[in-house]
Amino acid sequence: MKQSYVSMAIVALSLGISLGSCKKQEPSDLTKESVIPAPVSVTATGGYFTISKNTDIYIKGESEELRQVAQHLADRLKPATGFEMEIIQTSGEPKRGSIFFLLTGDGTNPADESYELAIGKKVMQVSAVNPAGAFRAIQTIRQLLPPEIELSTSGEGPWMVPTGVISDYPDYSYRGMMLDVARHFFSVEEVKRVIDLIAYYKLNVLHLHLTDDQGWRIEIKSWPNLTAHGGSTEVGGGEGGFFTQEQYSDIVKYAHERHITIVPEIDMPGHTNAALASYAELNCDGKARELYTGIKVGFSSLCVRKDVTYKFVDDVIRELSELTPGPYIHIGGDESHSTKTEDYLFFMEKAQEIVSKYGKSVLGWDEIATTRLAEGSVAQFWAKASNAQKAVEQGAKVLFSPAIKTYLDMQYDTTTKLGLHWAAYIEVDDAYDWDPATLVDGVGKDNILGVEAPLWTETITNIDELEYMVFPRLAGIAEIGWTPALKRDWVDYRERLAKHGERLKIMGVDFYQSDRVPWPEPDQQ
Ligand code: IFG
Repeated sequence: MKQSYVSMAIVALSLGISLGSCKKQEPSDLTKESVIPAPVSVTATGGYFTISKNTDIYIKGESEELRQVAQHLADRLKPATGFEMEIIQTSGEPKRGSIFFLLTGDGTNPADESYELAIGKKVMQVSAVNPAGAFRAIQTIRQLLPPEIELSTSGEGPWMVPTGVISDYPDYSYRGMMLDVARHFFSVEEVKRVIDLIAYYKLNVLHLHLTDDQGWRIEIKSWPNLTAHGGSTEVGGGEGGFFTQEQYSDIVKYAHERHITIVPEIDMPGHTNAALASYAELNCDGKARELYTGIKVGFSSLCVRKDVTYKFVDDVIRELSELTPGPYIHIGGDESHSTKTEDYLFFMEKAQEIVSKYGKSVLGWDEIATTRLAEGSVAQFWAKASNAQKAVEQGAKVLFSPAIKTYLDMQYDTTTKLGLHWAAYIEVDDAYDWDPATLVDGVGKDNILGVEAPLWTETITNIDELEYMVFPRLAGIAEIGWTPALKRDWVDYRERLAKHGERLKIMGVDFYQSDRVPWPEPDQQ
């Protein structure tokens, strides 16, 4: 008798396994999903919602921006599902099987990016204070669907999402990446690829390092030789390139549609050889410099005591401000080793006045904190903790980009073929397992505007190399910017990242497969 029970159990079990494998595993527990950045709160209700060919997207109210967010979701889901989703404005309730967006804000807090994602069996509802929160919710929805949702050609589905409620909002208001397009130039299309990828991790700023010794990458109509000559080469002697003002505006618009702000940087008074090579009068000795294709730093300086220098700065900042809807103009200020200290102080004071004149706030590398900071100026901490502390002493906010944690051009370890290691070797866990609020004495959470991960491109020449250095470390830094410290834990994160890797693969991201992460074996996926 006993034997027959056992054999029946074995038969039942093997049937169960074979049935299970022939139909996709039904997602059942929302709290077991691997969303990055981790949401603030997740409650599972054990069922699932299916996106089908009958799914449409309903929006409540008149917001054009909300309609654009809904359309963005429809556009993102179409390639893999093949579904043509209609956007339907309603003042009532959505039909069964639909996705429903609604706004709950009254416009008094435009910076609020919070959202609630209520996934029922009948309706998937996104409610957000502002359209930006609804856009952030789309990234969560993408990560709750099977990885195949990122395919650019039709996948087989079914497109199921586990039911429950996610309430979510960012810890820091500024969560960014910086791309250095000066050392090596990257095209508009490549910058848009970067924007797509950082949007997926709910970042909301792309800082473009537009000028340096090796190249001037933004057209300035009143000083055309800056790009005609200063944009004509790059590190290693390649052809360089630059963004026309029309191309820059195209990038700004593309970012804006993804609720990402562009922060343009004109690095001054140092890191200016491209400008000094383009206009002789900008040099103290009146002689134009040679174009530079090496990777040294600190050898150049604008001529601080010449009036023409401030005509130049004013023209550049004016034209750039007119093209930049975001609140910040970054004026650099780093490594001005060829500028006398008193000249540096003099220059940075005048440069900040010019930025303020055009209605923008100043961002500058942390050396700027050695000068008197204008109202609203922000110091970007990269190297000297004492400068971060100086900024706080002046009542200024600090943007955290500590080179030893966030510099994406740092090699992962001694075997990494790309990148540098002057600050540190930064493995995936090093980039994740730190807290801005406790890194620097005297600089607490209230002093911190947010985090930003710079990619300097002395050694990075194309989008594949960029993706290899940026991912997966940027995902971890995005979580530092979004998820509260109490919910951030490397042991938990590396499991989520391990499962998340398949999504990066399907998106065609050439990410670094760190051995610190328990990536699944190929056949386990
Ligand atoms: N420091 C320089 C960058 C770049 C970087 C490479 C800053 C603020 C070293 N300045 O980082 O221009 O050369 O890792």
